[in-house]
Amino acid sequence: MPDEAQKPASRAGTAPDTSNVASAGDRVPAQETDGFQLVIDALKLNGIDTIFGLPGIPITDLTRKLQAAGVRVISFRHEQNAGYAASIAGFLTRKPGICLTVSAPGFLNGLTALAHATTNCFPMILVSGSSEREVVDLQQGDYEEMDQLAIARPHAKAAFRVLHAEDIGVGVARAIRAAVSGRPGGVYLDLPAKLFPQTMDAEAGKRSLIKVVDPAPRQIPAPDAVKRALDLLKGAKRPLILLGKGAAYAQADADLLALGVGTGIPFLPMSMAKGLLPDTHEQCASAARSYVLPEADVVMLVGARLNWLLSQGKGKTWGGATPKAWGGQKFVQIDISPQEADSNVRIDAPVVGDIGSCVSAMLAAMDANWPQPPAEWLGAIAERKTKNVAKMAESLAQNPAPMNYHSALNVVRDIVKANPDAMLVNEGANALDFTRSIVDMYQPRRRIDVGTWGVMGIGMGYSIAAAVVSGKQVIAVEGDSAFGFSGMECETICRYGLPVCVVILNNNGVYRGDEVNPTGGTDPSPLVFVKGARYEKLMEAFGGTGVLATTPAELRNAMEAAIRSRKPTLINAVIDEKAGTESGRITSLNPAARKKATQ
Ligand code: ADP
Ligand code: TPW
Repeated sequence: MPDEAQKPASRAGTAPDTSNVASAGDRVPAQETDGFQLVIDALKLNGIDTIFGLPGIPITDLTRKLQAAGVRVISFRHEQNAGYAASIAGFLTRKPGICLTVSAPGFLNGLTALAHATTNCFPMILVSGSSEREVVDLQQGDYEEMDQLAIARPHAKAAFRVLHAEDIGVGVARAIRAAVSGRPGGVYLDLPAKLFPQTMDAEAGKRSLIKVVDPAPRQIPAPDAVKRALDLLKGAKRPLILLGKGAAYAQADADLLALGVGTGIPFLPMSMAKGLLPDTHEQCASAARSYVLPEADVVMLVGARLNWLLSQGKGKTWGGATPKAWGGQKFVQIDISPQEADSNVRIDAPVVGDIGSCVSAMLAAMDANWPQPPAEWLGAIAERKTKNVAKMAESLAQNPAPMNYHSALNVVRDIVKANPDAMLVNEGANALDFTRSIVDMYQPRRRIDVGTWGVMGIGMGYSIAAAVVSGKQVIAVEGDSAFGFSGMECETICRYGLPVCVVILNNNGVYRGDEVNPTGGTDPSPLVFVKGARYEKLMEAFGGTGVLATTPAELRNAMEAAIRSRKPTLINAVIDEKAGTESGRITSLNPAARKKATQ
């Protein structure tokens, strides 16, 4: 502990005079350090090299000083986009993505992304400046007054506040551990304005920092759990492996491939697990999804939850007789969270541990003559696949005018095939569903999308983060509605010169663009936008390339040029406004007025 003389004034009960706050130009005496510097040192000590944020009181100087200290600061136009960027940076790098915001409204703008990170199991830390505790807690009307810690807590895996400079090291260490250990998630770190100008002895400050040792410790599964899972799989007549984005996050790619190929079991990737094993692999059952889910007798979930995206593991999707009925499958579930099993249906063989350790333990315990799945099962899947692939090829070969989802996405499919290393960002309803099923992925963690919530607005934040942390070309396939949630970040893309090619599948509205006001009034339908909107001009406005594409050939040329040049590009791909169905493939989730007969 520092001695009394080194403690900041605020702990002794006297508030520091913030008129003397060290601003960018001021110097803290060499033998002293301050809150600004300790936050920066603590982050750097733990390998944080990039932050996403938006400056303002009380963190403006922090953004300047971070940049001066060699941390890359990506400054956004809206905190929500910075937050989504941080969340996906966490997913891609396994280091917590950091989002830095101002107090109350900036914090709230970032909070959606924090909740999104927690929901999706992405490691992220939302760092927000906050106002004076004494004033906030007495509700005396401070500038941007809000009890941010209390508001963040239910949306985060953990939430911390640091009041004293000497506690910054512990606060940052705890935030990092909470974000990346076990099931990853969003963490809130509250840094009150008064923290930053607090000074302390530089040596003592240095000693107070913590370099987190082993922030995400391996979690080795119990041998009997591994054996139980293997016994169940071995006895299966119609086994299936279901890969989720937890498996992508785990970065255990080689072992997963060995397990898949070694067992010969067909696999089905959830959308962000596409590419872990190539979609074109002969064991990939995506093109026979509606056949394999109800027919499989043993399903091994690897980093995937039986939530709404998998119909909670029951009902018609799984061959159940009624919407809530269990289909009779037995489940193995590999997950780092010991509480995940049995959340919807019985899990017969839970394997709790990190996916890397679980998969390698399974490989080690499998004997050399592991039986391949029955030929009858593999043959039945292959037959469905061949039929469905042929049907899809027929749709893709059509060339209607105006374009539809298929003819436009056929181009994207070819471009991704030619550039398998590119990152694909995807949001929308139909734009999401069709892209997921049409565009094959070939490498792990190349597809990032709306995730567990099916949220609109991740598009440009994800694109920016993907380009920044990977350096790879980004292709963002966006519904025109989806794009609108984060479109202003085109300026950010241009400002940082990022290799992002945005393709808007523009059908003039939410889901489609042909609805009319039923009253005949002059207001448009709530579901449509300005017809013939020229989105490409938005990118041009900031110095990027804008292209209007009305044919597949124009779209192909524009995408190829974007990838060649690596210049920020927005392609406004005009598709039929009658293309698209309400909510894409989840129309059934819309509450509908009850029909008379059922009342
Ligand atoms: P999807 O939407 O692709 O089905 P989910 O987000 O529902 O995937 O599930 C991801 C699961 O992966 C979560 O239950 C989470 O606990 C788990 N998970 C995340 N990281 C790891 C890891 N390193 N090892 C094991 N499980 C993990
Ligand atoms: C934060 C509801 C789901 S999909 C969608 C909305 C508004 C847009 C669909 O139109 P788009 O795509 O993007 O043009 P397409 O191809 O179908 O025409 N607010 C949030 N999240 C969600 N999911 C919604 C609203 C929604």
